[in-house]
Amino acid sequence: MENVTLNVKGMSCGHCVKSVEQSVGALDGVEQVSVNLEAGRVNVAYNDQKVSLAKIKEAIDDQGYDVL
Ligand SMILES: [Cu+2]
Repeated sequence: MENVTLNVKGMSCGHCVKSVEQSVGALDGVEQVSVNLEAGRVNVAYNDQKVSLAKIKEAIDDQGYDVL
């Protein structure tokens, strides 16, 4: 199990938190995702046999947020 904390720009409210959590959480292999809105951080626990970090970043990017 891998654990990564990403800095994500552009999240500003509860809706943003939900879109990120839902899109990343929907990926096969993601075990847990939690967003710290104030810090602009997204913590993801995932199985790197099933999903790549690039896929996770892409899912966040697709929601309209920038992964730094
Ligand atoms: Cu928002």
